[in-house]
Amino acid sequence: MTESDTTLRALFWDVDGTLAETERDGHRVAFNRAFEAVGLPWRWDVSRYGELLSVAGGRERLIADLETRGDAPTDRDEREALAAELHRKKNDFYAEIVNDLELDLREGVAELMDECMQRGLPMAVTTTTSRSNLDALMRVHFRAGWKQRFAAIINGEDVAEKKPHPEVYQKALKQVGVAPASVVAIEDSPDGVTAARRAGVAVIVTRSVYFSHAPVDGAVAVGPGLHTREGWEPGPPAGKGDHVRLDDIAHWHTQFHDNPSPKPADAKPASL
Ligand code: XBP
Ligand code: MG
Repeated sequence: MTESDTTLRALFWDVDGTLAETERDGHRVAFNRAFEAVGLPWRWDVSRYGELLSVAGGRERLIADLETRGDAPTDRDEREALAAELHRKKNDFYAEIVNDLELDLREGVAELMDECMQRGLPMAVTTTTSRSNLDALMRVHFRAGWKQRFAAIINGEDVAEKKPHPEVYQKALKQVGVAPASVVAIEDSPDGVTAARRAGVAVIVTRSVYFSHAPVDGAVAVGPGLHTREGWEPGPPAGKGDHVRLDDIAHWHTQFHDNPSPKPADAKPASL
């Protein structure tokens, strides 16, 4: 590989919000079940959880919320111990939700992955969720051998810093053995876009419920999902098909290198 290699050589996948709507229907619900399981009256509705998503990492998110509550332990060590216990329980409930098939893959994800495999384009997982959450989701949708699909799998336990830090992308680039300029990442959140861009990787954004209008500065293309070629900005090249294909990704990748500072996407406030 050379730093100036701008051929598309790998596709990197974010997980939460990109592969499935895991935040609203998975992690949030599982946190609420964990609160209930230990007899706490706390519940996060869809809107409050959306606010908390500004904190990366489930345990860190929980600690941030505990710091705002009058009915949480005031002692820091106690608060952190409670957060660790609740986070462990949350991940167990999350696995139950996933195993009960309550979290479908977003439309178009499986098709694009299959196309990558048919055409021999290496893929990586670049997530900062916990290993067990990733494994649960992937096993259900791609069976026990899911890891064989990917040239690198980096999760939140493999990095010292979560997104928006670029470490997860830097590690994946190293493991796959590709230059940043030859990769496209698919993300849904501003933090994810920032992480990829800080690593020098071009990003396309598939809007998820929580970041449907969030500003995503620096994405090469932004659209409603991989299931459609409508509603993308900029649009994919003229061509057939009703979902986003590898040729569309390659087109955006080329555009990115022809114009390395894409205009920021629409800057409306986040809303549901
Ligand atoms: C998303 C996250 C995670 C999940 C919860 O990661 O921020 O923190 O919300 O997972 P990504 P944990 O979009 O990179 O996949 O509770 O395991 O942290
Ligand atoms: Mg995400």
